[in-house]
Amino acid sequence: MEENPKPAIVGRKLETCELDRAKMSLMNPKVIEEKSSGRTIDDLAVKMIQHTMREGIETVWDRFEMQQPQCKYCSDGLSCSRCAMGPCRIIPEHHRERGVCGADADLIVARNLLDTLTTGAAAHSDHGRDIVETLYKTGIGEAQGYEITDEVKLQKIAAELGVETSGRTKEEIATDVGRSLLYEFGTFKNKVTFADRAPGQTKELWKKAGIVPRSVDREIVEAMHRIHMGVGANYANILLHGLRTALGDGWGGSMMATDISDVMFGTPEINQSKVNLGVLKEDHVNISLHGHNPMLSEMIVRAAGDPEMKALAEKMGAKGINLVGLCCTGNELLMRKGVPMAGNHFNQELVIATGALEAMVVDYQCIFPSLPRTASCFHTKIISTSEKSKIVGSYYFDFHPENAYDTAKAIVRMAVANFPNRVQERVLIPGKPVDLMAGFSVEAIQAALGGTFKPLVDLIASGDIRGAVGIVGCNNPKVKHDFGHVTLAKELIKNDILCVETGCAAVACGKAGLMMPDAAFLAGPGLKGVCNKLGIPPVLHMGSCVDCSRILVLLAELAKTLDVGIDQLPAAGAAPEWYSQKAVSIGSYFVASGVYTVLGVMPKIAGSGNVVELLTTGLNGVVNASFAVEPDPMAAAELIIKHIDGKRKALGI
Ligand code: SF4
Ligand code: MSK
Repeated sequence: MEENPKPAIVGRKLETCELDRAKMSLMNPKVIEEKSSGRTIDDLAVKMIQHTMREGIETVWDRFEMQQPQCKYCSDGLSCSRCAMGPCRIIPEHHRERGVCGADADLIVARNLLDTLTTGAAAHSDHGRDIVETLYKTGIGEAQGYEITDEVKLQKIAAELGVETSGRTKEEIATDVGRSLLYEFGTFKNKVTFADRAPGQTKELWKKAGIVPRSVDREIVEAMHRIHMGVGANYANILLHGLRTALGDGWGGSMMATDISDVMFGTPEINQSKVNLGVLKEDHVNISLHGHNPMLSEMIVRAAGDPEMKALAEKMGAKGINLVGLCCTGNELLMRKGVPMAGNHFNQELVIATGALEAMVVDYQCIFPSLPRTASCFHTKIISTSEKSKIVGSYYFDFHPENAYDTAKAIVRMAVANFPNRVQERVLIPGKPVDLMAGFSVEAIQAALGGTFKPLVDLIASGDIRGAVGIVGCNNPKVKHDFGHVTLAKELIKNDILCVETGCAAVACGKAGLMMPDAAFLAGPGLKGVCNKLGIPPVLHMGSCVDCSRILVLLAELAKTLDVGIDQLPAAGAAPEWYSQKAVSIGSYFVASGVYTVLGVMPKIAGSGNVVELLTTGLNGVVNASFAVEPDPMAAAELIIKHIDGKRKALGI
């Protein structure tokens, strides 16, 4: 094994700023001010957007503008390029009511949607597989630097899987748990084991609808089969399989990613940290960790603490090494290690534009392919690390569990060595970070409640907590950055509704100050009392995108305590600013699990009235839950409150 892995440049090296800086830097100051404040509610991001405009550095918002007007047929889901007889578009006014193969609008829209959903389910589940494989390799002694951190959770999972534990070492148990979970991806026992965590009533609904997830890979492969030309021709049947595929993600791939990450890196406990672009430090080597999978970033945290690296940083003239998170890799580190968080999806280019970032280390998912172009205007190095996610212009380290620690050290070394290249006059750290609390795993919530979920159920029954809502998902330039998340959360807590959040939604609310106990002053009287008594914020950070599975487990526990199905709970889901295929899968497994879910961005389905009707109404007859689409977060809050009150009434509370 190579002691000091060396990076290779992917594609060509970007040495000089690649952007047409002259084009934008000519913008007049008034336009800059108006545009920047119209793009985000994150104050520090406003300053950085203005900076990028003055410097002529292109961002996601500029590219969104350049893409206007976006194709109406694609937006409505009415274009298809699935096969070589196409591409086809449905344009009834031009008598184009079917594609060349004969597919109508309903079928084309449904197939496109299943395609999107399946991509998301595959991304989450492949991430899960990577984590499980690392556990297995840790068990058999082939992974470098990893260990079993939460033995209690390992034992619990072993019991669920029927893995023998008595008289065995944790490594032996990990090996068998890892092997058993790897089988879950292609198992032919016709049920994903963790789906048994759902309450009996919910499982009964799945059985009746024929959507019990059989295995993770099987549902994904079958989905791709069904959307091949000449296979699925019934839009409803296609969408039903979408629910099953999504359940295989939520209760399978994502749940494995969450639980096995907990086993290896520790189950999150309530902690306090800092968030926003102000977490960068002028006198430190700054390294941001971006993407989703904690396998490498956990090692980077260890490597950055290595005395050799600290000494090197000092030698280079820095006071130390400052690690900051971005997106869900950041959420994973924040939840378990309290690593400060630089921001969410739309902060990724702005972090680079501070001029204070020595390296951005990425794994996979939600990473703009153009980051090396942005970085080429500064000294920042983009370091890619996944064979699945090579990025042109990045420095690529071939990272594997077998060389994890050596690779992490080599990456940190490269970042530290880059510190002298920073141009101090170009550094702009736009303000101070704000405090946030994180680490609200299901286990941490249970512990805070005294060991059972009964007190939470009692608070719901008494009305102190009117209900609970999972706010999840991304940023999307179709919505003012963070506005959807923060406005919805504020309105819900004002109405005594507890918010639990993951992903970029959580980061948005953290930046807005809603994740500290003193934010309880914004809550209604019941929720405020609960927060003050328990010393918790009204908006709880439950983790990364795959950690939406924690929300499923929490709902399952509440439902079991009440002896009802998840669909009967006064609960809902929301994705006010979603963009990614993974969010489609998350929304679908929420709904399939019985959770009414409100989307802030219209999926590409408007071209089929039948598909819209099925997803927003018809699914109630299948899984007792449905989607709604409401771009205005205040109106979305109204829908959710009405739904929660209806569920409370039905439960007689
Ligand atoms: Fe056109 Fe049908 Fe081929 Fe799609 S599958 S591109 S609608 S012919
Ligand atoms: S990172 S999937 S933008 S939440 Fe999970 Fe954020 Fe959405 Fe990526």
